[in-house]
Amino acid sequence: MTPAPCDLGNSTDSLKNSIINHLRFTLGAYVESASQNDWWVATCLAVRDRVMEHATKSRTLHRQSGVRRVHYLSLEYLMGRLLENNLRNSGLYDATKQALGEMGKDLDVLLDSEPDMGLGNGGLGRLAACFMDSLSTVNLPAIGYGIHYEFGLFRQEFVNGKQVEHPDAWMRDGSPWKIARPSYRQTVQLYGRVVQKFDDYGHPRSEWIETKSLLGLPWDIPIVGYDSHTVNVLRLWQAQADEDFNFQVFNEGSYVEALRDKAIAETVSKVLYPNDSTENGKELRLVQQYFFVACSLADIVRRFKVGYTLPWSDFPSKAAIQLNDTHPAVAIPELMRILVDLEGLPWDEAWAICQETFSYTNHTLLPEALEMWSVGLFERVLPRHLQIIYRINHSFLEGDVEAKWPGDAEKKRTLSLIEERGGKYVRMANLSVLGSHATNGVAALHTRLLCERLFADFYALYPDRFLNLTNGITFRRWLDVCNPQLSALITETIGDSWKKDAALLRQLDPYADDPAFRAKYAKIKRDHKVVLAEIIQEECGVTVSPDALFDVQIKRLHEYKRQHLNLLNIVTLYREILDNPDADFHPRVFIFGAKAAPGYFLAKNIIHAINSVAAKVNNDPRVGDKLKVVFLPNYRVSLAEKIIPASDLSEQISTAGKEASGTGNMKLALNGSLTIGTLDGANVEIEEEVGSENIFIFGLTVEEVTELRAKGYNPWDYYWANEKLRNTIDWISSDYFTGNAEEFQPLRQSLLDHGDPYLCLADYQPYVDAQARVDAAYKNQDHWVKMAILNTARVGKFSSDRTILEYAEKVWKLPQVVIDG
Ligand code: 7GP
Repeated sequence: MTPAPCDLGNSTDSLKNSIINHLRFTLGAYVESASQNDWWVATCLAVRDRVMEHATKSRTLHRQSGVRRVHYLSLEYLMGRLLENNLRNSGLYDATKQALGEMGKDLDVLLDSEPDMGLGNGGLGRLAACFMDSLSTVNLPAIGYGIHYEFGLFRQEFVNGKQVEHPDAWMRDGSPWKIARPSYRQTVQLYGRVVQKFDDYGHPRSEWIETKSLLGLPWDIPIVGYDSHTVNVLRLWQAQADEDFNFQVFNEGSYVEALRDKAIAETVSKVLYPNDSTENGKELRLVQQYFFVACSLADIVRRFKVGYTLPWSDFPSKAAIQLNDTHPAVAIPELMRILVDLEGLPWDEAWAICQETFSYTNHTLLPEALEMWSVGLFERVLPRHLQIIYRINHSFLEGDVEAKWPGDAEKKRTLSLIEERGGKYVRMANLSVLGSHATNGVAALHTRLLCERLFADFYALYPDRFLNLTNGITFRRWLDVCNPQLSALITETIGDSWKKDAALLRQLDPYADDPAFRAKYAKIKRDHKVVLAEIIQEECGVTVSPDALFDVQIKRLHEYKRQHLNLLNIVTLYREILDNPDADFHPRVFIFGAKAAPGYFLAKNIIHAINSVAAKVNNDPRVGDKLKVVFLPNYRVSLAEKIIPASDLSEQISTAGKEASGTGNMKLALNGSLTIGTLDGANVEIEEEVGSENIFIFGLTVEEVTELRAKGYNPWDYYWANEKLRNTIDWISSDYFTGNAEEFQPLRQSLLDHGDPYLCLADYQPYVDAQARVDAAYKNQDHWVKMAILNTARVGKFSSDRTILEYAEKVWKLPQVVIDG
């Protein structure tokens, strides 16, 4: 007998029933006395039930149709909260709000109680999250693979203005979104040694023996697209001990150290490395990378073998694998190991399969972020993989490199997978380019620099492998969810098709001249500023006026992003206000949000400096409301969702050539925050889209930076030539702000004695001038709102749906598969 299907309808009554059933039967709670958390969990589960139907359907259809799927390998996914996004994407928002309302519960309160899923550091991890949303929305068969970290990115607190880190136990109480899949558990080998064996025909075969093993338990999180029935999954691996696993103790610095207190094997998925440039040389990090890669590849291979008996040469036609930066690059020798050692394929055939399967996205040009593993460490953890890398390298150097540059030892040195100067290291970026059929940068300028600089020789060898795929953001979360008021105004004005085709936002262009539309748009912005002002009051104890200009810099704290350049301008303004109290200056609130890597000393010094200047400025009666500075603690996705709609000005002021793309720049522009920025990363393309009259560009270009460095850059020249700048730096590094003149010497030294590596002093005056242009422009509110509207209308290009469709077409060659309702 077929059981009666449970009621998974989308009506208010069905949802009410589901929520109550989960309260009673899943959580064992009385409706009358259930806690807030119980209500939140029950609501998530009611939504999840409806979503899982589509997840199962999607998986079945993808399998049955035998289409190629993309497997996105990323060490980070910065998902944020899921409930509101899932409700809005699946169209259940209104009915759920009503269902809860009828039971005396406020959906908004529940939404705000959800802990962020912070399994990422910054741009790279948030991009992966936006891509997952878009993959489901545009109906592409996809699986995301990553690590089920027990502790996500640390929670940040300020104590006396200094950053203090606390563990983020995001799933201490479990998470209603994730489902364990024990039947797909995998075993991973590590350490050990390699022996050569011969089969009956005298063919050699490498065997990896005496290894230690770890288990990987997969957890699936369904990914709901907007107005589509495709539900892909994000599969995250949790490390578990396998019998007598015996791990060495490593030295990672106190934050990570403090968390590594439980069963040793389980440390592998315990904590996300809190550094967004890299953690070179850390054994645990290499083990994390291999662990999730090995589990994921085993899973992909399992799926390839189930249901078909296809030859291995068909593998790439079933599976595309995208490497999100070099963190999963060990997948290349791992697939070679599977094909050659386990499946017995000839080397050349295996290599061709690898190259066809993999593609690689580079996210940074910063030299310190280019991953290299010492050969000694690599050999100890992954002895067979090192042998494979050596063999790949040999064939490459003696094959293609020798053919193109016969006898050129220098070319071989730069292209080699092994860095030989100053110790031997495996270069993961070179391995990634060589083992893939496509390498992409994340903005046009970044891709050009990859081809001209970082990978110039690879580009000369394989020009067709390189392409640009400018980043994007999901307009559902970054407009529909975080700014439903603006989303509704847009829909009321041009219909709702923009949610799936962001280019349609251009239809708003003429409304920039419509006073009625402008008034509505301006009111939405102001309402968000009122809300943010309340948050600032609560979090920072500072009263700010929503009529001030909200000037926002939110991103990781990094010298190249130049939060300290922002600070130089703030201190300059402070002095100007004191010198000239009657100057016609529009009141401003400078708003920061940023986490610094726990071991990044100078970044922490900059946070402390900003907080110390804030404390002085905010309490100086001579300044009053003209200038406020606030640093919101614990910047994260859910806080970004509150700051972005309330922002007037978006600070994108990195040294040209350093920010690969940026995605915060896109989110802010979409929400009508005008950019003040350098010609760096995607700012260049934002200017092209919104028009140079609707953005404030300043500072050195990439070419000018190169020229200046070639000439010999000396920050002291700028210091002595510019009295304002000199006074500003001297003031910050005096005892004025903290009572201790030593406090900000590290910052001063980096700007002067250590050569100002990110050229803050060179860009100081142009930046101050650009800020003066902003001040003048803001005084004409009508015109400012018009510019803001044109930003919203013209950034459709930066939808991650567009980016993902380009990946699908140009790199993965994936079909769209529509799942019926
Ligand atoms: C970031 C880049 O810094 C940022 O410009 C870009 O928008 C983002 O990736 C997405 O492409 N990089 C990282 O977050 C990162 O960890 C080191 O890079 C590999």
